[in-house]
Amino acid sequence: MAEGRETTVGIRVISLEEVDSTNEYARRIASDVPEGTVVLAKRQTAGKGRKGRSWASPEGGIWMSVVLKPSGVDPRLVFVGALAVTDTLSDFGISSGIKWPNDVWAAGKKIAGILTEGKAGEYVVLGIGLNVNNPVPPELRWDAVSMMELTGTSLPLDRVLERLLFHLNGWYRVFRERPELVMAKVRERTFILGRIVKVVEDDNALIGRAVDVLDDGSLLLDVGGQLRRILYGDVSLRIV
Ligand code: BT5
Repeated sequence: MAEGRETTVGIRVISLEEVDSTNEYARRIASDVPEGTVVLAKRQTAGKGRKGRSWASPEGGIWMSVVLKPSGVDPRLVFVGALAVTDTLSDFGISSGIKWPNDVWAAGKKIAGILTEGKAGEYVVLGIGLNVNNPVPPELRWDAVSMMELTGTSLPLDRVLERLLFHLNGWYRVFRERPELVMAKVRERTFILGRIVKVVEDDNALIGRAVDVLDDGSLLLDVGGQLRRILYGDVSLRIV
């Protein structure tokens, strides 16, 4: 993508030492700030994932949320975050893939998580947690990884952030103009396709082969020869 074009994401950056959750903070101010405002914190005391899960956010990572004001709340915005993260990792020599619906994995572990929350007709907060130089919690050692662990060196956080904002801008622009191009790239970078996965939503579980990510963001699953469409939502997915 060409540098130096219109900036939306990062038009304003609010940098905090500590906050409960950048998503919560962004939601509190969303109605009063311009689209593209970024909330960034060194530490989160109550970083959150989906469904009340917690997100470990000690100093050294990128914990940020961007306030977007698209024409409608679109669940596919999560993929704008995922693509920007994979591009950023690639800028630092790390190859990664998207684990539908909201994770980025590198070297078989989770390196980033994305959480979108919105108020219909008003705003969408796109939250990104990316492990950079921070330690990952010991209990997640087998499931989580940081950029520092993968590169063997501590990385300049400001430079990582700059690349991330650049790619967010680029993908958000593509998303507004040609969302199907975003989905085509997501399909390319989704590493679970062709693999057997278990999808869990509340008390329901389905095991099948991940076949495709459709243009509306849903996952197509082959369950014993029958194709099932799994809507993006609060589903968890495990590779079997
Ligand atoms: C996510 O949820 O993956 C979305 C995480 C979004 C975090 C960002 S940080 C900035 C913004 N402000 C917030 O408060 N949140 C967003 P989910 O798919 O529900 O995954 C949560 C699970 O990931 C947890 O239950 C842990 O197993 C795991 N986890 C927690 N902290 C992690 C970390 N630092 N790195 C990798 N995995 C982690």
